[in-house]
Amino acid sequence: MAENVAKSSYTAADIDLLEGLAGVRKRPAMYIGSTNLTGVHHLVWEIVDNAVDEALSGYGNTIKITIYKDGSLGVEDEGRGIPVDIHRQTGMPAVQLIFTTLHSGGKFSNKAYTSSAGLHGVGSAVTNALSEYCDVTVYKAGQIHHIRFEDGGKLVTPLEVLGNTKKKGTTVRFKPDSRIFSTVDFKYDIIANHIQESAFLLKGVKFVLSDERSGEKVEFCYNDGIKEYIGSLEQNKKTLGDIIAFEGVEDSISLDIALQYAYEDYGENIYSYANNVRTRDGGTHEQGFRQGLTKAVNDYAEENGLLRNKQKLDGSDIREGLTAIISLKIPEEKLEYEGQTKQKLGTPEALPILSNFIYNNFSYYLAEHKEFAVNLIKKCQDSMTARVAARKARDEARSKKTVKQDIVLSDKLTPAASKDYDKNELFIVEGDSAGGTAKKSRDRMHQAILPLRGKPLNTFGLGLDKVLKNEECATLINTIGCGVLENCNPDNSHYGKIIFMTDADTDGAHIQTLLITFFYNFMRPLILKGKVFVAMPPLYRASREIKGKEVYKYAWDDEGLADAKKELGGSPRVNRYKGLGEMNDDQLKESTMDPKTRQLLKVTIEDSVLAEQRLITLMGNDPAQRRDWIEENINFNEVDSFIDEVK
Ligand code: 2B7
Repeated sequence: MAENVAKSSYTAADIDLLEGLAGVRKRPAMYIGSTNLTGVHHLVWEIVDNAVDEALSGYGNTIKITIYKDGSLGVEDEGRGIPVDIHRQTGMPAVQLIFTTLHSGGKFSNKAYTSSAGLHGVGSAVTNALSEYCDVTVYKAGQIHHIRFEDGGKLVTPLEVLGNTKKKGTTVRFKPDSRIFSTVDFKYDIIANHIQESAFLLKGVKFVLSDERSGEKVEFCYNDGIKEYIGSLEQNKKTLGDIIAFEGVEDSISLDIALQYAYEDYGENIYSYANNVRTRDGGTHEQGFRQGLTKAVNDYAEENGLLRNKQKLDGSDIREGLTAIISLKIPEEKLEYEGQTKQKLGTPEALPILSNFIYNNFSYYLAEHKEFAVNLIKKCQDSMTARVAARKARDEARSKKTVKQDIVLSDKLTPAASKDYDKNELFIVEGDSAGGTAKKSRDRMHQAILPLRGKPLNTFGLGLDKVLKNEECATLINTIGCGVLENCNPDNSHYGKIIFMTDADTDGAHIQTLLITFFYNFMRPLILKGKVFVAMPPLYRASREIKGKEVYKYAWDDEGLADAKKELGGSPRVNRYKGLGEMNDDQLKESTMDPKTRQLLKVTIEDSVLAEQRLITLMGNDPAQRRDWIEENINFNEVDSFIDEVK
């Protein structure tokens, strides 16, 4: 190997290269992306990649990774051993050159493609430069060779022979430099996940990970490669058909693809790789894959008379419930990325190659597997039906919204006169009769009233299409006007406060929780922004005539009533309100609606996980559990854990 590097003289450029390690320490992020946890693990991937390359070249099959108690990590392969012979131009052993100079890797390696982060073989030197120490042991030609570097790659033990051996291979053990990295703790889970992914992609290579800090140990070896990867992703899913896999080489790009469909999985999960590195942002290979798949399914459906009204399936219908792994090996000179992050493949040839490859192979597969093909097309058509229905519902909601506000809004809405959205308040009122009273009680300028007829829809677990079909919910969404789900922008709300006003009884409490669920699931930013409230109608009104004039006090609970009685003196008359409807408009105004005299509870989500759990208990499918929860937890006069008291 070293002999290949023939150069007439030793140039200034070579001296620069030799001083390269200091440069790596000066700008570590340039080489490994960052100096945090990700960066520390990057050092591991660099060394593991070299071991992997040796295994892929056909030398050795097992790679051992050990995390030691002193914070170091060792990688061991069973390859040919890094060359230890003397490099003529420098007089240095090749192994020393590899660990101390940038660009030596390119000279030493004759790989068809780069793997990992594309450090072009300088990974060993970069890792050495950023380590407190780095020990390299080479088992080769019957001898054990050892060399040690410390403090960013300084040679402390020149290459030595420690003894004889029958073993072959290389071990590299290094400890990341705590002066470079913000954290130097190796994470077992991060390493285990990474090497498992590698093991799936590198069929047959065995990885053994042990952590001497905890005693944990795991082995990964997949003789069926990405087929087993699919299997692990599709666990516990009701699948449609077998795992389908295609392999091939086109135009010196090697292709390895596996896929499977699942029912009741509405997403598409495509994991693509170029040279064993994940391309998270997709790129030309994914584009080609999608194109080919769509055409194969549509052509098959058309040729077999399976299209409904000759209507072609959309790509998204065909990918619903699909899990696919696309793994490409692309020669160095053809490898291109788009954007800064190297997460999106740019190689133009990959598009037509993938498109044709998938089209041909999948068409053939469908022709050979009639039952699967028919079931798949049925499934795609179900997706299409759902998609068309959802779009129709969305369009309807949108077209209503684009018409002038006052017309749009449900005829049930009594709007506020002001267009000062921040000051406006929307009262969502239980029942038409209370709605009537509220209309008379309101401040016409800033308060709008929307009466609800009966119980609102239980939206727990429902998708947007179902919710939009419900008139009440659609009206709420349109009236508030700030969008839903990921499009919900609380700053666009037509109301600064949205206030639920229900009776002070169990039904009222149930309506509140249904409304909270709806807002929590579809317009959560409104809750997070503190725009959602619960009105607090009083339970009692105590009054007494003093000198021909009625004096009165409202009370929200028994304690408050006792206080009110004391304050009024004598034996006042006590009214107990069974509902909003029992109040006249003046009473409703001053006790519940007028900002100067009312009490409001703000709906907050202190701990949204807890809130969600409660909503699940409350809104889930078990009515008995739901009733128990309401009875135990919802008392109109109690401050619930996800409701805060405000004025
Ligand atoms: C591009 C450089 C880094 N290299 C070789 C030969 C074997 C070999 C290596 C390695 C990491 C942890 C254990 C080739 C390649 C240098 O040239 S690197 N094995 N293992 C490794 O780094 N493992 C090699 C041709 C003939 N003999 C040996």
